[in-house]
Amino acid sequence: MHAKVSAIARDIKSLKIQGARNIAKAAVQALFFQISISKAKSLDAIHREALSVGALLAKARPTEPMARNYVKQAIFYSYMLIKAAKAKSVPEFKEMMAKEGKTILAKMDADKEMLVRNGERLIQKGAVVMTHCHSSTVTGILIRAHRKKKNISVISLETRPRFQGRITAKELADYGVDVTSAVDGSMNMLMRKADMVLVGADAITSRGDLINKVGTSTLAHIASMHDKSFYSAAELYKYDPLTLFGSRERIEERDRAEVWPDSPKKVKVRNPAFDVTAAKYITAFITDGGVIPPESLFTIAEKKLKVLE
Ligand code: RUB
Repeated sequence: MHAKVSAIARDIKSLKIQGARNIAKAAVQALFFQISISKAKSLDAIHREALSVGALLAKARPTEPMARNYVKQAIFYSYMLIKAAKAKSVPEFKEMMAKEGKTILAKMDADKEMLVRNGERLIQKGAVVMTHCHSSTVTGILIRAHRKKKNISVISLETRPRFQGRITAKELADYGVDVTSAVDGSMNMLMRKADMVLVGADAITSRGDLINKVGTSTLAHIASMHDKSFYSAAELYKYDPLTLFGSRERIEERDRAEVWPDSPKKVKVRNPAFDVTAAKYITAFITDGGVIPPESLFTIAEKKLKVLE
């Protein structure tokens, strides 16, 4: 494997590349790069190489179905090129895969653009929006609402232990959005000031449950107690098709040192990266296919992902 590809896998693991969409994009780019520079001499060998590199990238973080779905799509295309004898030589295969790589990446951007448009329409003039962690789709919506002169304000929760909420606060401030950074524990107190909650998504299950940064489920419960709308911005590719067959999304547990460096050995430390928010707390998912209630998400996502079956 090329050193650039292993460096990307490392950057995904260490959170240098964070957020489901950025992870999926980096994984797809790395996979197609590896194919383009492969020294494999046969079609079978280059397909096997794509398979093993794709698996490594897709598993760099365990709770990322978007990366898995896109890698699977690329591998399926590679298999199809060979089995249907569409590519007859390695150079021909590389050329066709490079084209497919461009198509996938362009589609990813088009989906995000669609989602951001759908989300922006939902935001009322003067709205106070509470958010958690850093989601590139959420900031995309908020920046677009700001550009449309909606005069919004944002409360961005810090998001311990890695403080991705500060990335959100800084990004929004750089675009001129009125933003307040607040400690996670203030979410109940500050909810009174918010009109709605908007978070990202790492995974969505067949039941319409959301898996996102740890703390999201607490935020959803508090939003419900205050009778505030709770939205998750999520591309349909974040749906995990395996959950339909009883598979449970694995929740990544990260290093204890992220929570408490040099903690006393006798103290147990937990560091789950994500948690599960039940569908009943979610007003709707803002997706590239529209604003969808959790109970309908699965039908629409299955249609979009049918290419993977
Ligand atoms: C990031 C996180 C984000 C989602 C969605 O967690 O939970 O809300 O990944 O992001 P981490 P996006 O920092 O641990 O990766 O909308 O950019 O896909």
